[in-house]
Amino acid sequence: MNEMKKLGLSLILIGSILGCSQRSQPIPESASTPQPKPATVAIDPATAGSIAGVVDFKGAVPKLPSLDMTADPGCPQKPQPSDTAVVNKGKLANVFVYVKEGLPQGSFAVPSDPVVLDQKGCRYIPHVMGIMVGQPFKILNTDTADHNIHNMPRNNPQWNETQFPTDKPIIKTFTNPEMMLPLQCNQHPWMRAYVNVMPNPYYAVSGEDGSFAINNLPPGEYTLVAVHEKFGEKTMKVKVDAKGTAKADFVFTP
Ligand SMILES: [Cu+2]
Repeated sequence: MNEMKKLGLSLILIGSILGCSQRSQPIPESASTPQPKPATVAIDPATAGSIAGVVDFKGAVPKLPSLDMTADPGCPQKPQPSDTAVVNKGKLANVFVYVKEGLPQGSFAVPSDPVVLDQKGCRYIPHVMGIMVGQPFKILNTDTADHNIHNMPRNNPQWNETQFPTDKPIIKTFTNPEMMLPLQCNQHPWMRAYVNVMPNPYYAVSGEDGSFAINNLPPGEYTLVAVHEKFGEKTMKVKVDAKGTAKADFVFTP
């Protein structure tokens, strides 16, 4: 009976079919009751500013074992680099940077454009991403391999769905904010991505050159956080002036 209740809750929450029976973690019981929606925050383009910076990596880059995908003929048959610590010329990619404190009270407009996750070369592209609560999450399989995408949430409904190469995109949404929510593939244990589900649009992911930018911020003082799956978390206070760009460079170490 309890299982049925959980299943019903899951169906209501995600509004779609639970695609697969392999559910290794329980769905959280504590679905919060809907609250009245707070007023949408209006950003004045005449004063909005930005935060921009670069994430450096200082020290020896850990040598991570390459990924052996040869068990599946639909995957690359040569060793592939790990995506856990991507450092190029001292710059660290895949750092999720977000405004943790200082934003105006209220809700923020949710983009109708989806965040797209591709399964390509038997890895997730991108490896780290942000998405707003309620924003469509579009999952593609552009490989010739079968994939099985499985989220591992602490604060959102769980799903676990097979996607064959010819299948149409899977569309999901997330109902609650959650940092570094892992995605994994039941077919390919090396596949891993992290989704950051945000209540606002003030986040970015450092690129291959370590750079990131967060735009359209009202002037103010903010607490900025940078988080990496292996190298931890850094916090910084920044002040954004009207029409200004606050500099925020981070340094991570092994
Ligand atoms: Cu896979």
